[in-house]
Amino acid sequence: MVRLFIALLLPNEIKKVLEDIIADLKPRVKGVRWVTAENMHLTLKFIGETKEENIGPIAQVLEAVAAGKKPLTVSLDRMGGFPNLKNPRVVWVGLRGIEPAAEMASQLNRQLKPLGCEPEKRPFSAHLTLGRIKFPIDAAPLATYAEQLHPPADSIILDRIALVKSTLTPGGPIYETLEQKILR
Ligand code: 2AM
Repeated sequence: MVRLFIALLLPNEIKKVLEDIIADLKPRVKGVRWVTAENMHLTLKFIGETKEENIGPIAQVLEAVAAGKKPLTVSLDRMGGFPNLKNPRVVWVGLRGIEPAAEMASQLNRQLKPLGCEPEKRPFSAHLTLGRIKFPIDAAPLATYAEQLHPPADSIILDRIALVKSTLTPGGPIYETLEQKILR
């Protein structure tokens, strides 16, 4: 079995902005597993555990959904948390201009269903995960930081969609791109 997801890959400039936010937060907020720059991405569809023989057909769906799609122009939005910033389990930065990504996510849900992938029940919520929290923390400094944070509003072009294999290890997940399509 392999653990898979489909994501839009991020340009280095946006990773740098997110890394700087994480560097600011690290000394203020303890108990968070921060995401490394190489692992940052925008998830469109979490597939989860699936048989290795499904990789080919899933890659074909990725190709079909990517076909004819233009690169996305997005920009960073405010910081938030799942389920909220008071008791966060996931800390993220939101995005503006994600309607085309939501459409891609819903096409992926539809087209992957015949391959046995459960469609996502929750509405698509485009977010860039900065960190994950296993045990409750004192999140007050996080909320204060989030309130005053206004990330740069520059346009960001997302033009790479990828099928990614995730291997969970005690040191954090290791991601490997299995297939990548460039949007033009
Ligand atoms: P995230 O979207 O909050 O970052 C690989 O695990 C990617 O798929 C991560 O980006 C992860 O979380 C996302 N994802 C979405 N649903 C998931 C689930 N049910 N389990 C694990 N990861 C999931």
